[in-house]
Amino acid sequence: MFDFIKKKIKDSINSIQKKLVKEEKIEEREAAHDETALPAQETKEQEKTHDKPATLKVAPKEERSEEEPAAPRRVQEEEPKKEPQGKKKLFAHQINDVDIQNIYGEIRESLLENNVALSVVEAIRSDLKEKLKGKDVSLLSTRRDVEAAVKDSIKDILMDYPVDDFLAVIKAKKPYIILFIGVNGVGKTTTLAKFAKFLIKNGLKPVVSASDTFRAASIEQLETHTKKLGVEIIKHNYGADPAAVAFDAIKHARTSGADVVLIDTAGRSDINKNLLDELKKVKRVSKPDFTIFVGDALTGNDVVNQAKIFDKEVGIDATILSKADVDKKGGAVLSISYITKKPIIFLGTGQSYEDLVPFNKEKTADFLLE
Ligand SMILES: Nc1nc2c(ncn2[C@@H]2O[C@H](COP(=O)(O)OP(=O)(O)OP(=O)(O)O)[C@@H](O)[C@H]2O)c(=O)[nH]1
Ligand SMILES: [Mg+2]
Repeated sequence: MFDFIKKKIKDSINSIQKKLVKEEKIEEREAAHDETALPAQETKEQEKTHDKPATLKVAPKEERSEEEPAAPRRVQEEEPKKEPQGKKKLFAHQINDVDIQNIYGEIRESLLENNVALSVVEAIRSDLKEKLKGKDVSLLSTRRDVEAAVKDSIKDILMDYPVDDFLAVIKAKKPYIILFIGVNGVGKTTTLAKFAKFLIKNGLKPVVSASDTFRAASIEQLETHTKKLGVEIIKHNYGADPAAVAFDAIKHARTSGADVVLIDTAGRSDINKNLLDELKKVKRVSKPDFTIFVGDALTGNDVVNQAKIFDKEVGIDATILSKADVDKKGGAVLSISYITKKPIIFLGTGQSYEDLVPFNKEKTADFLLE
């Protein structure tokens, strides 16, 4: 998961460190040179000569007139070199605008190459600037300081929704209605089944609404899952009104005492008017408490744009990004919550029911920079 972006960020930080340390090494050499002139390193004899205000020296030829004999005269010695302010200071470097530009340049390239949206990259830039400008870094701390700043900036652009908080909200209303939407093939039905398993594990009883009456075999696919999970499914025939199926599922949940209604919906290959009208109707009729946009992490910037449209047209409360297990870039994960201003709740990380991992922004940022 996220192999490419992890490697890219690591390479960027190595390169940043090299650049900064190179400067520090120059300072280190200068410091070593300065130190030879330090009173502390002089011999006792040399120290004594310091007491004399000036030394007798022969003035260089060009300073004498032709007639003037080469007599010794007093020449003012150079000012004694200032004592450096302690070894620690010499090894320190204060991050300046040029460094920030270098750091940003490296990080920007890594992020854009991995499909992170431009506005997110810009947000990370201003955040990094705020965190690093004027910061004192030493030879030893450079990597740690830059890594910490990048990590914090990534945390700042991510939004999560702790599952315990979500569970508490779900448990507070019965039946709690959740609508799953997204384009076709992204993993809506699989994610819904995984989520049903998650609810069962947490002591809740879900009921499923087979509101994808559009795609061939969609109802059987959902039934296969519900049989395995021991969950009730409410279904109509293909071509039936998806909103009517959802309505029946909610009615059934009320009478049967189910805790949660999970509504599966159809996708389309693109986001067309039919799909949006269908989903708007399902939403109007079922009045869901929570609408989850399911997106395929692999599709990078596309999934971010889909989420924006679904949010504008239907309204979403959070995202689940599927197929994170095969996503090497991480661009969608880093962009989607910043752009939609809606949290990511889970990542889908495989095809089994257990492969639904609560999304945690701290852990994600740590993982990307580990
Ligand atoms: N590797 C991986 N595959 C996944 C994940 N989630 C879903 N899939 C696979 O993606 C394919 C499509 O999943 P579905 O759940 O049918 O997708 P859908 O959005 O319901 O598709 P439609 O009903 O046709 O719109 C299936 O082969 C799933 O097994 C995931 O997290 N990781
Ligand atoms: Mg489906």
